[in-house]
Amino acid sequence: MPWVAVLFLVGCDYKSRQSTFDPKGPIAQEQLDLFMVTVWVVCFLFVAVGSVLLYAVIRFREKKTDSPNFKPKQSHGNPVVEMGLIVVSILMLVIIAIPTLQAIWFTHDLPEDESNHLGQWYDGEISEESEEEVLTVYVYGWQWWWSFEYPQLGITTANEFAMPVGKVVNFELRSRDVIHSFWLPKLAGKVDTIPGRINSMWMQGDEVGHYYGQCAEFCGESHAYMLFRADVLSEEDFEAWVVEQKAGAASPDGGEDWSGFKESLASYRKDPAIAEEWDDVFEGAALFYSKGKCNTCHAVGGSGLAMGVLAPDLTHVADRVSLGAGWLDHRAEDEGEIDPELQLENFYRWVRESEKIKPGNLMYEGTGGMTGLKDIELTDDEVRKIAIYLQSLK
Ligand code: HEC
Ligand SMILES: [Cu+2]
Repeated sequence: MPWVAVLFLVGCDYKSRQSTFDPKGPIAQEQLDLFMVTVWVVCFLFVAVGSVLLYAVIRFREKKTDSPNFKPKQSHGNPVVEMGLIVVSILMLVIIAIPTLQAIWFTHDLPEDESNHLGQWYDGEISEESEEEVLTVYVYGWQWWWSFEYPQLGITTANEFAMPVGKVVNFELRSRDVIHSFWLPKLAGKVDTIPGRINSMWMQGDEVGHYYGQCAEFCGESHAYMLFRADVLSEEDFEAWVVEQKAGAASPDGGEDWSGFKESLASYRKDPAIAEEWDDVFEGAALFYSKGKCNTCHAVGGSGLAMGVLAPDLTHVADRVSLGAGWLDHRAEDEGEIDPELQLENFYRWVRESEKIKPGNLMYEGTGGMTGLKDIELTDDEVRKIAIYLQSLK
């Protein structure tokens, strides 16, 4: 019963998180338009070929009155039909090719419009050179997470990044290991990150919002869990975000002597409620920088002790709404704020059993010669304290 297949379409939701039918930027719109051109051409083909077939089947079917030896008139070739088919086929390819080429150029060429230059809208401090450039983000694909660097603004983050609404942003895409593909369906897609090569694309978000993306090229065991998020923010919110990102986080600033650490934690702290668990934060931090070996792979801005480069930057990990490359969400619902209890539980689970959450992940297995958590023994209570410290990284 082929019509049953139609039921599968019921599962399609035009407005879902990663729907390409709900574009929120010019690139995604261009790609959707191009897709629709092809859909219409193919619909025309379907109807044209289908009706000729149907006509032939009905018109020339065997009739009761036909004698058993009846043979239809034999013919060979028909120049009008043959030429017609060739011309119509070429015409349809041209109809598809013209908008395709236009779309390729459109998505490839960074718009020249000066109003997108950083100097025109960004109030923070940047070099003179950058004033004449559009905002640039370096994207790095790793097994199985993403890092985002803003060279002009001097900030680095992981798995979640921000961009200003209505402004062109230039992306340079690189890989740190295998081929990945960067895909943010409602804004643009997809461009591969390839080892030893820099690919580029531009993007613009036309509506403030939280957008969901993911790796779209099979890249190993946890490929399906290699997600990321983009926040399209108003200009003011974006600038505030940059200021926050530039600030260091709570962390000891190196050396054997940990005195003064509590004070430095306090001066960075935005959420005084955590102060009730003061000792736990402190002990969690101590474990992070010693027994847990977390700092061998991770960086925490403002700390000379944590400058690892093999793993997501944790400077503001507690400000991000998700964990494990967008996989564990700290919000009770899709919209809204971080739920602190859920966040703490997620941090705990991630450190305790990341291998169950993301099979084969390199934090558990170890990477770049660094010991992974499968060989680092931590008690449940130690993990709890580390989770509390992670939650203080804002
Ligand atoms: C061997 C290197 C390594 C060590 C040691 C390590 N990590 Fe990780 N960590 C990673 C990698 C790699 C990822 C990315 C995993 C993924 O999403 O696939 C990660 C991810 C994370 C994340 C999620 C970040 C995000 O934005 O999604 C947190 C939080 C984290 N680690 C905390 C810790 C803590 C706490 C410790 C110490 C107990 C630790 N890590 C030790 C390599 C390491
Ligand atoms: Cu990937």
